[in-house]
Amino acid sequence: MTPESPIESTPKGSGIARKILFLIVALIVIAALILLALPMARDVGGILIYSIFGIPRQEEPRAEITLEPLTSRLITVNDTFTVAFNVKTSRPINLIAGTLHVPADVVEYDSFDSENSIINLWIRDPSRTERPDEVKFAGGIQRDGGQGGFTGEGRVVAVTVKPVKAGLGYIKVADATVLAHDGKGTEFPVGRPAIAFLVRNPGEASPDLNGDGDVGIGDVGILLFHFAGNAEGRYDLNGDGRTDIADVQLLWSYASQLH
Ligand SMILES: [Ca+2]
Ligand SMILES: [Ca+2]
Repeated sequence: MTPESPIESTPKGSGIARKILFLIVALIVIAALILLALPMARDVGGILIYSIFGIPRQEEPRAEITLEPLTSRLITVNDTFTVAFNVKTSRPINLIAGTLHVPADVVEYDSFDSENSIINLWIRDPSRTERPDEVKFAGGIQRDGGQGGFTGEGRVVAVTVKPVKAGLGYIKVADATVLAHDGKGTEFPVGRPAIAFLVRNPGEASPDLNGDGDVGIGDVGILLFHFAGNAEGRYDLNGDGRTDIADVQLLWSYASQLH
């Protein structure tokens, strides 16, 4: 009994396979080059070329503006609410200007904190404009004896407001400008974020039933659990002396508007 011969691929077969593989790669490269030539498809072509040849893509320079609540967004009338205007950038920047919109019917201004800021050359200190719902500021950043800008994440300004009546309020970035420290004044495209907060009258039950500092779907679930026949003040959110569907709808409305 002779042992079985192992199956061997023929040199001819492997040669054809190599040719087919080469042809496929060549077609992909040609397709990617064609896509690169078309403005609408340049990104797709670039990804193909970078992937085929293993070239790491250069990250697009970008800056991002965020609004950060420094205190609870669930507040009572006459308590204060502080929100910080932050910037995060992967390339050096040297100028930030912004306009914040604040609901003048719900809050009045308490203070502006420009001390703990990445800005070290205030061109316009944060202050109200002639409009009661508007705060404007502008500042420059000089580091390393004027040679460097700011890279990373930091606070630009913090605004503290004092609620004067119950309701839902929004603090929004109405306008913002961030310039690169590149000697050309290149402007980064940035978004216009907004943040919501809820003001209630003193003595009214808090809608934050699970005590996590926010109003969400979990609070609605807790209210439904305590729904039937429960007149406990904690679950009577609209203060009419009973816990019913009106309280659930009110809580749902808070949760959906805050998120
Ligand atoms: Ca909650
Ligand atoms: Ca009620």
